[in-house]
Amino acid sequence: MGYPLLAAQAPFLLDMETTASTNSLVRELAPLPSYSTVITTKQTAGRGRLGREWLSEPNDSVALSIVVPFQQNNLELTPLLMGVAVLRAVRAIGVTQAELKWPNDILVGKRKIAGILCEIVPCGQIIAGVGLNLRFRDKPPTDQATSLAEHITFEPEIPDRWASACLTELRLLIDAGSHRATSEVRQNLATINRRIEVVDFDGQSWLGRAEDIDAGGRLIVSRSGGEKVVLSSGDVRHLYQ
Ligand code: BT5
Repeated sequence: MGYPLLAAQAPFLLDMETTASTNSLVRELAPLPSYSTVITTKQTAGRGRLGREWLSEPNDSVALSIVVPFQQNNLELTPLLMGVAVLRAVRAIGVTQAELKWPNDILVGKRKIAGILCEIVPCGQIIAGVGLNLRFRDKPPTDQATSLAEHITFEPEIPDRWASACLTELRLLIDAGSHRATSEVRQNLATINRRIEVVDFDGQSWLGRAEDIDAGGRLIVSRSGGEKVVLSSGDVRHLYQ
């Protein structure tokens, strides 16, 4: 799979035949010029948040990692900026019903089509990584997963169009500055104004309503009893009734 559109935009592009994790590879190579990019469709040890895994059979998903300059944005906001960038890129290739769920999932209906993992490296650069499901030739990695091929006709040039749109959109958001970017997140985050279930680190869950995000991308939730809670990380589920 070639990436001519992405190559025209990235200051440095590594198109790997295979690698364990594109985020880990960037970590090894850093520091790199801002917006340097690593991409592969054969990631063998993809990482999720909190020690979880991003699973994919070879060529069933595309893994992309972009180097983000630290000084222009804070680490907390970067996953959401990447979320908006990935959301716009997924919609631009035709999956118009895609939604962004706090803090880092792109959903189509109730299923996850893409996941985001942002990390900081000791030299101070941020790595914004995303995995996007293209199609499942055997079976989905989890029953909560969906892929592009379930929503649009999959064409070989789609990963290039999607990846270059991610890079363009991410740059635009970062260049807009954190005030404007936070408002873009607010407008694109499907979690806001929704009833949600929050799953704590100990596995306990509770119900509430997502009210807003703050300047650091934290989610402001009203618990059913009226108490306000500010979440800086964790997992939420959208409730549909
Ligand atoms: C994420 O974590 O969703 C972040 C995934 C980031 C992957 C990219 S690929 C490029 C870069 N390099 C890496 O090594 N990682 C990044 P989290 O929110 O913790 O969700 C992980 C959970 O999603 C798993 O525990 C599964 O339940 C589910 N999952 C795993 N693989 C999936 C897939 N292909 N599609 C949908 N859901 C998946």
